[in-house]
Amino acid sequence: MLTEKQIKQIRDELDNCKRPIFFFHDDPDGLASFLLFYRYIKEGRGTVVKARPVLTEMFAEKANNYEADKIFVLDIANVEQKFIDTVKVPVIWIDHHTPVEREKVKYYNSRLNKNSNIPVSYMCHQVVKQDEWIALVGCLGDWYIPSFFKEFAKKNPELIGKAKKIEELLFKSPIGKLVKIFSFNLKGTTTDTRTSIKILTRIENPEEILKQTTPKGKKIYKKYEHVNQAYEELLKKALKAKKDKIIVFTYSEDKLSLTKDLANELMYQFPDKVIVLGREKSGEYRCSIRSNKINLTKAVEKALIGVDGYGGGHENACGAAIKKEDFKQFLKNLEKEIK
Ligand SMILES: [Mn+2]
Repeated sequence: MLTEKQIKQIRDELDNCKRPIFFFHDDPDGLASFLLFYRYIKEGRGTVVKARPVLTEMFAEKANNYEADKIFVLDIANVEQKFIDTVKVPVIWIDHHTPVEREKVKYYNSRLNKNSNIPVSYMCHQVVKQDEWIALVGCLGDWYIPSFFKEFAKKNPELIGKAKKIEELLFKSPIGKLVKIFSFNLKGTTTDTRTSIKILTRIENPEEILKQTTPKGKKIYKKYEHVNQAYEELLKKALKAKKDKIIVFTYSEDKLSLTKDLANELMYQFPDKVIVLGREKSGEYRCSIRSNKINLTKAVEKALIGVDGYGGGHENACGAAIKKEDFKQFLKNLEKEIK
């Protein structure tokens, strides 16, 4: 959570810019964070950072070309110092991944405030105090129930139903469907994604999407349905994977990365297992790893020793990319860590 002082600082930054650029993570938390800020100031440009969540020098060029007067970085684990040094304007970075040290950046990481892991969309909502439903979608996307949930559920029973636990909310309620809708609208080509994001900045209420009451809402829903078709097919296959202590499922799909979403849903179906979901791309497996039971940060770090690959993340959710020929070894190592 942000302190009152931090909230004020960030709001001042938002209130005092005309051409901000927002870089955000390509997941519901990242998207919600951007939407909350953008819908508050109604200025600037949003850029989703796909693949590796790292802001490299390449992105600095984007900011400079746009002639941004301020840069907001939302829910992105790593910003290279080179990026900060190359842009000529203030950088405000709000995150909740493992804290890092950088110079010349206004850095807000919830883990530095009493070491808590709070979704970035929650913090952004603290700043703008509007669009609660968007903040809730972002938080749920990171498996987090925010403090305003009860109040929200009272005011919006049609979005929540009887769901209470995070898994029920995600997979059995309309608000959970919105998490998928946000996520699936980030898939596919850059042009498609950009269109979806633009529409989402203008959606007035969740019914517009869920009940398709406007052309805008319909468009967002259509995109969701399209991706969901591929998703349901994969899910069917994944549910047939062998149920050892680790459930491993790999697939190759060129255009869509559904790994994170599938991994989350498998974890809901098999809460006692460790889930390794891998998508084959360019000679490596890009994996999402999930567990309710063990601390994955350490286990994954150790399993990567002697393996050509990289990875990291949160206690219950990690990402990793491992060269195809080393994948078996990685799984063996991981099994040892789980015992
Ligand atoms: Mn996040």
